[in-house]
Amino acid sequence: SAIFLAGCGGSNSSGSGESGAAEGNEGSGEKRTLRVSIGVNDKHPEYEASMKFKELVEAETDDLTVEVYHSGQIADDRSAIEMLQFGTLDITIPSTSPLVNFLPEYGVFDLPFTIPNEEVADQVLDGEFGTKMLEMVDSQGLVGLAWWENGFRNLTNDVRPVGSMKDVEGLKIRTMENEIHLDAWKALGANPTPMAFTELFTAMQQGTIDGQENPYPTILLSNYPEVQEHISNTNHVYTPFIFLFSKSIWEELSADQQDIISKAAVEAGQFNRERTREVADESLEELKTQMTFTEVPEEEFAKFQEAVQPVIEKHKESIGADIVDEYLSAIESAK
Ligand code: TK8
Repeated sequence: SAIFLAGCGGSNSSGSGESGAAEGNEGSGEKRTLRVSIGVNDKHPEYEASMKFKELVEAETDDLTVEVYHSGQIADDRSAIEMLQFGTLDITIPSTSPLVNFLPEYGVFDLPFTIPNEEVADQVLDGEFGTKMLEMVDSQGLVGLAWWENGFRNLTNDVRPVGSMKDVEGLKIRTMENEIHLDAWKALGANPTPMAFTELFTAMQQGTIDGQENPYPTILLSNYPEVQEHISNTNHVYTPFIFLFSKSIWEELSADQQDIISKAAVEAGQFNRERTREVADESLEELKTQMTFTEVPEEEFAKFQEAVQPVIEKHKESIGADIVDEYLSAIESAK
């Protein structure tokens, strides 16, 4: 990827790089290419929404061109965040979970079984709590511009149907690179292992892991039914996508350009939520024809929830008790 960067760096900073925010006037005349990196492929609703973002930005100004790179071609989620910090990449739209390695407070979104449905998610993210969380990334050399949707995560595996906790026992589950997910799956009796998304398909294909968890569109559109037989509606966690911009690059932009980008990120995010929800329903229907689908009974959910309670207690400290309370009460008042 070093070679890739060397090849692309130039296109990102044509012109002097000295104009921009300092002058703050309309159209500094400097042309820029904004590169967006996402982990999922070009069939995914996140890609569609990224193309929507491109369309919206390019319709507003001739100064900015947007290039969307899918399938982790530029970097996996965690490395992409680091590239934003270094100013070698403009935009990435990862799950919040890898951000916890930089900002422990983001662990709130990893607490299992806390957000009950999309409507509550929207209210929490679009309200005071979500705004505060977006602002928080500033300390990490990032600008948080919008919440997009990945969706509720569901378990797949290639060993047995999962309808209860005892079915989870001993399954080798890939998790995102995040301690809370690891602890939650341990508490549920699984044998979890963290891994970048870009390595996941091969790991399933080679059988080094038994299963993984992701929203329905990702499961279907990444062709997981080719390597996984069983799927359950565990809906165990809602980890949003966050639209991140490199702070050092942001500061080189004119106020006008910043405004165009912010608005487009939010509008494309709205489109993303709508599309993701449609695609999630369609994907589940399709997955039911390609895999064995198991509906988790209500009473089993209660057991899952009980089992992960100590994980929430344990991580309350590392996340920050205050922020956990704020998150949980934002959910309560949204319900
Ligand atoms: C895409 C990721 C991904 C996530 C994961 O870059 O790693 O499982 O859900 O889809 O953010």
